[in-house]
Amino acid sequence: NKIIKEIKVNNVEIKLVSGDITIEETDAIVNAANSHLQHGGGVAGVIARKGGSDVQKESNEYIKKYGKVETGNVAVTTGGKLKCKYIIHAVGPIWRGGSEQEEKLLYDAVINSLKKAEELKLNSISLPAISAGIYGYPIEKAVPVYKKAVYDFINTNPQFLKEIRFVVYDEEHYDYFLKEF
Ligand code: AR6
Repeated sequence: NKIIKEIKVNNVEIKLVSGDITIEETDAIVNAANSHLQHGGGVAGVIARKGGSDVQKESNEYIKKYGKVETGNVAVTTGGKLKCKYIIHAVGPIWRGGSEQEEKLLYDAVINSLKKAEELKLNSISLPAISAGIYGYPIEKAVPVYKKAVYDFINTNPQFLKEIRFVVYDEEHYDYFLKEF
């Protein structure tokens, strides 16, 4: 994957990368999941296929044990056959016009992914544009929320997480990321 922009904030590197999140070599990748962790379409479908059957199997075991993942929260599985150690499955909100707490829920999905990575003592993480596909969150509204969550997280002075990568898949999204970061 190709780095399109790199910035450093308080010793944490934020990188904008173009390409496919399933070939990232970071300690964790974030999946844009649904509450039932049924990875059918979108980036989730690609992650589940390339990760092999363990990814969906571990997701099913998680749901059986803890119940569904509320919007804004995360669940963790191994990376299966992917290069990452972990997949952090983050549930973003479905866009319903903006008055259903979508902004807070998207913020939570991102910051909770980063907090989980720090809790697992990971050094690097890659995130996709959570909610900005099938869930319909407008990209121009989503990117400022991603940014605020990342900066707020960095302000908690993480000890482990030093590299945060956004993997931008849609070419039409590049400009929004470049402008915001
Ligand atoms: N690498 C990085 N980003 C990707 C990739 C990839 N290989 N493929 C797609 N994207 P979406 P959501 C981008 O729809 O909106 C699933 O069915 C894509 O272009 O995957 O949060 C889940 O199971 C878009 O910008 O996630 C849920 O039911 C971004 O990833 C639901 O979709 C997110 O799009 C979640 O919808």
